[in-house]
Amino acid sequence: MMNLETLHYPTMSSDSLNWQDFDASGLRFAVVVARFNSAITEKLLEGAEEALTKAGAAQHEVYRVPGAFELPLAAKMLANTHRYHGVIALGAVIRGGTPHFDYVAGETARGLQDAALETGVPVAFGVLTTDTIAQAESRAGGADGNKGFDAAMTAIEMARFAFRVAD
Ligand code: INI
Repeated sequence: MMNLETLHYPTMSSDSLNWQDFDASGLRFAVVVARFNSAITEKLLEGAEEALTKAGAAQHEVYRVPGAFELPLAAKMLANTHRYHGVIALGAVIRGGTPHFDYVAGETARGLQDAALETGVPVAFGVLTTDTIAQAESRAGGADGNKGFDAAMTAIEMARFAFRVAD
């Protein structure tokens, strides 16, 4: 595994991180990506794959669904196969002029949490919910990092957490 301390990983304070928690060797992941706002979500996928590769994940498989609203069911189906130690859900919900945003963003978040809690398989929430495209771009490999990368790191940490609890 490469030295992950050199990576830009802004989600948490590096002071409190135990870098051994991010060794993904032997671990398998499913990445499910929404096609809606694909210019953004494909960047999130690049970030997630960078994290998985650098952390030494044994395998990952990429699946695509139409939009963020479809992520929870896909994540639950993938978790239920028990082929994966974690599922990484990637999407971008960008506010328009109608309440549609609130339904899609809210149900996606709730559904992904339900998928994790109902299956016991970690599901990482790599879904951007922003007011503007510029805010999304900034979080998909721009000035604010790459939330796909962060989501993959979270899935790795939670997969290892599951092993520790089961031990
Ligand atoms: N899906 C997204 O992933 N992002 C969005 O911003 C979005 N907006 O704004 O509508 C969106 N809508 C589609 C939705 O996810 C479903 O695919 C669709 O409603 C069919 O179920």
